[in-house]
Amino acid sequence: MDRLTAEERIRVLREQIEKHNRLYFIEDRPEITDQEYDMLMRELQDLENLFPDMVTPDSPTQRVGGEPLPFFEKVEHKTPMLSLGNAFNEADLRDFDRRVRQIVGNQPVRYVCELKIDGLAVSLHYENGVFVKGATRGDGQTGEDITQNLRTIRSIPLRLTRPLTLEVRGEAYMPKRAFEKLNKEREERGEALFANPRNSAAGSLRQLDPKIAASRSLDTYIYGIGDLQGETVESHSEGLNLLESLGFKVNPERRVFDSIDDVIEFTNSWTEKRPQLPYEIDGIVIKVDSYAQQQELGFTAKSPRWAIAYKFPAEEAVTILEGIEVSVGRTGAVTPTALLKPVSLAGTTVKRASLHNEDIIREKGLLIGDHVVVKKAGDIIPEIVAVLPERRTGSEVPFQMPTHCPECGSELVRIEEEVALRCINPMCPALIREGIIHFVSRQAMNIEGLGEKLVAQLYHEGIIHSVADLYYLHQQREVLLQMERMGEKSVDNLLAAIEASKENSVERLLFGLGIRLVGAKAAKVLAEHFGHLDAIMQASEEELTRIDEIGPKMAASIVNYFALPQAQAVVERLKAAGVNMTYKGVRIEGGEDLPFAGKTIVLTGTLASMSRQEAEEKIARLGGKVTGSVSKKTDLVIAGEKAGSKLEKAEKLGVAVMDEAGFLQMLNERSTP
Ligand code: 3BA
Repeated sequence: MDRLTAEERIRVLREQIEKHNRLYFIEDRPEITDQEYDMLMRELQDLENLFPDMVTPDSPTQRVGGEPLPFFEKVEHKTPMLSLGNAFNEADLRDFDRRVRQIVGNQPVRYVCELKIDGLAVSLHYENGVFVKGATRGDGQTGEDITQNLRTIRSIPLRLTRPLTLEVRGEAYMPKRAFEKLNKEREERGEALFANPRNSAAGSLRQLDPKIAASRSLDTYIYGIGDLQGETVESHSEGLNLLESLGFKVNPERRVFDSIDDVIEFTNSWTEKRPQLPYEIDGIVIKVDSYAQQQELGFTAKSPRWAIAYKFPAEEAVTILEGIEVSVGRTGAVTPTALLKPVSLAGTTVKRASLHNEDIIREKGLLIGDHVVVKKAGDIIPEIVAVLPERRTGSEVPFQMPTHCPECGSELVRIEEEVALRCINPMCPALIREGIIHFVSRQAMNIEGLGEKLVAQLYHEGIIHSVADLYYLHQQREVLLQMERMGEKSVDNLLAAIEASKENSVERLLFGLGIRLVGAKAAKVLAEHFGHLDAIMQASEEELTRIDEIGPKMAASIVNYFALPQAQAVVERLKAAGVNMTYKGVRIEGGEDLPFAGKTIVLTGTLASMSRQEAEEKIARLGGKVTGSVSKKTDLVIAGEKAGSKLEKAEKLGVAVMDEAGFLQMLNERSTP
């Protein structure tokens, strides 16, 4: 095909794809099948491969492209992204209305009501109709440039229906179903769960690798214009219609009212209907419609006087308590958990609720079979807030706390002053299994791909008996391959993750051992102070209590633990397997805000301006951790001259790479000591 024909065909294809994209992702009324859409995309891709110079950033082939970034650039918002004042009840809304009317005098006021999407506020920039930049709200003044991630969201048009230059604002969010699916997958892989769709949307957009955002089914609703050139709009409702006509996804549930009574009725009706929506909302935003009136009303220090967010009360649901499960934790504490008839609540399906301990069951007079009210308190596991005795039928039965351990049968004891019953059999399989689960968990050895279920299975089938056995699992490759859902690849990944954990700084190991009273923070203090596990094992109670953060009870617990022959044997086997026993970190005060905070970084090649030792120190001062080999867990590779296989591997895994110049620039910006 000659250039001219190709150019024309490419133009037509892009237009068609953009149109079908809009029909599918925005208007929800596709006109062609997925196969037909794929064919258009394939034809465009083929032509762009033939004529690479014709590829433009607004081409539909360019949604997921680009390499992972080393960090996000800052973006200054030209007009600040303000926050919203809150209203929690009818009286607050009437006060708002009164304030508005007082300022605008005797004119009629119309209000636009919009659903308040529970996501992440973003700003999108278009130049001559082409999407050029997108940013997070940040603190309202400066956000972060997340263009690469936003491009992957299919409801964000890469090209508008008209060549306007403007900035728009809206919410990026994750639909409830996508959120549930994501958490289910994360659970299976033993990864930390997101507490709600909002966090998962924010987490996805804060990834440096755009492939992650692309895999997360994010969506948008656009609700505001930050800046518009060459066109005038008189009111917010008109603005929303304009946005819609330009190809943005605007929430259809918006309404204009001319009295606060109607606004209140609207908020009440959505309090009821909210669980039925496929996405999470946390309230209703009410805005004065007329731009002239908005201007008259102006702003307080941080929010517009012409808008307010009505916040729904925390979502509650009624369900049935079907049973109470009693489980034994790694400390032997026996805890009851409510098993509920699955009910959908604030974006997730709730099946369990925490009961903390037996007293709560008695206090609330809970019977199995009761109707109960459940509420989410910001956590993944919700709580039972009330029982509905009026809904009893007579078939409910009281719950009896067991007197013997459900796993090993030994008698449970109540330790003085404690509410919880405990199993005190050190050989109880529950204690050992939960101890291993703790050992591999994120704050401890952080072995990716080794979730609770897999540990339980390995332990149950007698493949491992203690944490030390994990480091000998490579000798049992064949056995692992026989397990359900364990293919070559997952076995290799698992063994690699275990291998990599050998390099952890020793505080992870110390915390992972699960010594009573030794939390992650104390483990860090001890590791930093003593430098080596041997020194901690040999320390006396007196030496331990001399450290500021270590009290006498913890010191006694540590000494008692390491006096146990089983504990010594486990440490010996870990050592023999090559598990690191030394402290590797550098302590930084208030390290959470540092640019490399929590990042795992690999140094490769030679740097011209400093030694490896110096570079490691500087990285540590920026909050990062230097490791030896590149894996999926690596956040960044800093590559100097003659970087070899590690750089190659980083490129293959899609890990971000920074050169020496980039690293030096970062150091300069931070002017580290
Ligand atoms: N409308 C959030 N702020 C919103 C423009 C104002 C505003 C919101 C809104 C300030 C939603 C605060 C962050 C921000 C753009 C500042 C909405 C929603 N309107 N429908 C009045 O659905 N979550 N959030 N965003 N500027």
